[in-house]
Amino acid sequence: MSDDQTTISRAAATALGEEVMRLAGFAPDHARAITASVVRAQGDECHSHGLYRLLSCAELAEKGKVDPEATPLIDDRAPAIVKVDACRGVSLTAFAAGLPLLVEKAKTAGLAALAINNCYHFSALWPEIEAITDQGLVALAMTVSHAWVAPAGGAEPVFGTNPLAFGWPRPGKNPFVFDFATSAIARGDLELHRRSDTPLPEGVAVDAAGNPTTDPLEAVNGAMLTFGGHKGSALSTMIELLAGPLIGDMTSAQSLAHDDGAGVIPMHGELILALDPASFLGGAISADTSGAEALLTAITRSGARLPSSRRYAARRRNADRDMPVRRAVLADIEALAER
Ligand code: NDP
Ligand code: PYC
Repeated sequence: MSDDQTTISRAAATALGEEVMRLAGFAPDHARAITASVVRAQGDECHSHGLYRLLSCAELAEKGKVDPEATPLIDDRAPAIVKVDACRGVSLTAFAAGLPLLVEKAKTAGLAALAINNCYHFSALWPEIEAITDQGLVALAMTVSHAWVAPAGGAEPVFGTNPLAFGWPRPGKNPFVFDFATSAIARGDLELHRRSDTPLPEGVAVDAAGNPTTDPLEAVNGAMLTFGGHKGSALSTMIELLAGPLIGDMTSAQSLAHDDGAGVIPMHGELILALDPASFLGGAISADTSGAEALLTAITRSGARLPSSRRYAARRRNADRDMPVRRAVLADIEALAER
């Protein structure tokens, strides 16, 4: 463990997180949902969406943008569509409210969509994906954020960091999951570089004049880049359209305009799809009978690793021991508890 890291138990992190969120003004269900999400991410060593996010959630509540007591409204819109209005609360409570109906609809219709509107979204998508694969369903999730990312070939920020996540259930095993920003680096990682004053990797951002930069502050004043050039750019455009206008919500540019200089976590929509292998294949057939296991085994046999294998290894490692966390991040959270 490096000098800038310490450890914290899951129980202590949960107690601290819930207290800090309560002090920030969040109702108990919101405080619990936010804390559970960041503690889980920390346990999987996903630092950009782990305990550090308690700081941005506290700021969100302090700036009066979020409704810290919002009750999500469920709208059973169509046979395969459930919409949940988060009513300016965090996405996590809206997801929890919509999940049972999403699962029921996917198992009845074969596939179904959950559209969440008006939510503040700060979290990783894989916990939502895993909640769906736990039900034996295939899952896809996407969301916009704030317009920080320039399209490939362009200079002005247009897209959000727009994560895309996919999950495939594997009976008796961890699901196959990938979950990534369509920007070359997540904003959370950029912010962690800014906090620790360390350079960004090459090729993830440009400065205000459009020149490549590894300086996190120059990147904030310039633009982040998409991953994979024009391919990431097209995927990011798709996410803007599907998780924005299709579900009657904001694009990343509209979300940034709505933020109006507050600089807080973005408010917008999220689209989540669930597909039922049993419905596609007929009868109670599990997802591993279709060559899926052979495919995934071939990937690892080739010498590659599966996405999420690092995360699952961290989960196993940290299950019975204290989780690693950056000292400076923990100190800033503890300071919030002492105010
Ligand atoms: P990473 O680039 O760290 O990882 C992306 C995915 O690729 C993960 O599933 C990861 O698995 C996998 N992966 C990484 N390296 C390899 C490899 N060598 N071989 C195979 N698979 C690999 O993710 P990002 O930094 O882009 O995103 C981090 C998080 O940020 C995500 O959880 C995302 O949801 C979240 N996010 C949230 C946003 C929001 O608006 N709410 C916006 C943007 C991002 P593993 O984890 O095991 O390394
Ligand atoms: O890391 O890009 C990010 C992000 C944006 C909103 C929440 N996380």
